Amino acid sequence: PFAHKVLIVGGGCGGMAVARNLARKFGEGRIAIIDPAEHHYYQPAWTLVGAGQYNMADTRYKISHMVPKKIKLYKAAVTEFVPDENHVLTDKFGKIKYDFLVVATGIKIDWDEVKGLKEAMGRDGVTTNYSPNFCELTHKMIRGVKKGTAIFTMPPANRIKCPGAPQKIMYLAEEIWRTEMGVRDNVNIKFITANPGQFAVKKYADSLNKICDERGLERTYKSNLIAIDPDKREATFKRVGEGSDGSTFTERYSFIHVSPPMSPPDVVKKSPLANEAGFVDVHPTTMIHTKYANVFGIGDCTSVPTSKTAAAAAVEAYAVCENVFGASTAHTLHGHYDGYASCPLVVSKNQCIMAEFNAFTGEPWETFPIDQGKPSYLMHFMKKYVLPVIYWEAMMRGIWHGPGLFREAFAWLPPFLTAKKVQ
Ligand code: FAD
Ligand code: UQ1
Repeated sequence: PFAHKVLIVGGGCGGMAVARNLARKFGEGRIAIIDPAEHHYYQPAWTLVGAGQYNMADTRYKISHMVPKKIKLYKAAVTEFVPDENHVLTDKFGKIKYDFLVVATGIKIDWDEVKGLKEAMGRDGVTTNYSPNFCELTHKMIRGVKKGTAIFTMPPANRIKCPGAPQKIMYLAEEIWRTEMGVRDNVNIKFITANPGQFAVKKYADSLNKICDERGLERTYKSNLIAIDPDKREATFKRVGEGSDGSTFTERYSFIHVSPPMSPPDVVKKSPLANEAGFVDVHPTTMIHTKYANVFGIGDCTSVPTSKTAAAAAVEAYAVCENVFGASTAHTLHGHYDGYASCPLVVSKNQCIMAEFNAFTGEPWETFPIDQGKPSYLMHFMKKYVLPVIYWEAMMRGIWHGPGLFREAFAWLPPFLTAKKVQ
């Protein structure tokens, strides 16, 4: 049977970063990736694609072209995890054994959880930036809106990646309707979210609320999308969360951007690796599985209570690489994930609020010597032109572990050179 020192399931953002880093530490033939997909996607640019600011083709790259010869690539899907016997089963290559396993499958969209959504997708004003099949359509549909109600939905925070994306596209659409199409006065814009507030970190929630007030964007909290009727153009929401009575209400729409609920693939959920909610149950700082010492998790599929972002996965990758290598060489395990997450909240075609925070404490944790609660042109440039380069050229080679070094370097600046308020 096939056997590898380290087997990585999923060649997406977290899996590829770990594989390329470990391949340098372990050398030829010892690292393998399993992934059935043809393409790797830079998902953070999908929001920009949805607003016509970025080409879809520039967000994808063939997985086989990203994997150097040192790494064995199996183009196959894992169909079963058997951690008690240190192997996985695959649909094309049978059994593959490992000494260390890294689970990096990401999360998938649960289309069926919203009644009627699957049939409604892509027709009569229903779209999403969360699938590569619909991002370009989002832009086309935004350009087709003339009047009526535009709704932007968001599922519960633990069921989604990039928790800013459901509202980023609202700001970009509003700007297009107001400044480019002149139809803003005829369009009602509503953000309807299952969560109790605009953003989990107060500093950025305050900034976003201010923008919503200024731009006339209506918000409804603790309301979860449960059904769509594309013939009537109606969306039904259920009141959820603390103090809610579980009642439902229906809204008519001319355009609706749906952020559907997501969760790990079934193969993960039904495996002995999953916790009750279906996520790979790892220790939140070491990334080591809570029951299997030679199993690690990274990225969206894990139980780590962070904001599911590439930014968090970059720091997690550091912990995983250090600890896999440490465990295999009997050194101490000193890699740890510190809770860093960030979310570039694009609020217009040239402005962005760069939210950076510790997801474990909910406190801002910023890199740059500016007040990142304010919309910034420089941060939009970062999002559109710099972060893709960091991602493809550094993170995907396993050498980007988040902006921690820059944060510490900037912290040396004397206060009069920074625009931060001294606390
Ligand atoms: P993924 O990158 O999704 O990769 C998972 C891989 O696992 C895939 O290649 C898949 O084919 C493979 N796989 C699945 N099942 C199996 C199986 N059974 N066997 C083998 N392989 C399997 N993050 C940011 O930091 N900043 C942003 O601005 C940002 N914006 C976003 C906007 C949108 C619209 C979206 C969708 C995401 C955004 N993100 C952003 C989030 C970011 O893209 C994810 O957090 C990141 O991709 C997670 O990496 P991952 O490795 O966990 O999963
Ligand atoms: C980041 O490191 C990262 O991964 C490469 C992202 O995904 C594209 C991000 O969106 C962000 C914001 C970061 C954090 C980096 C900086 C420089 C703030």
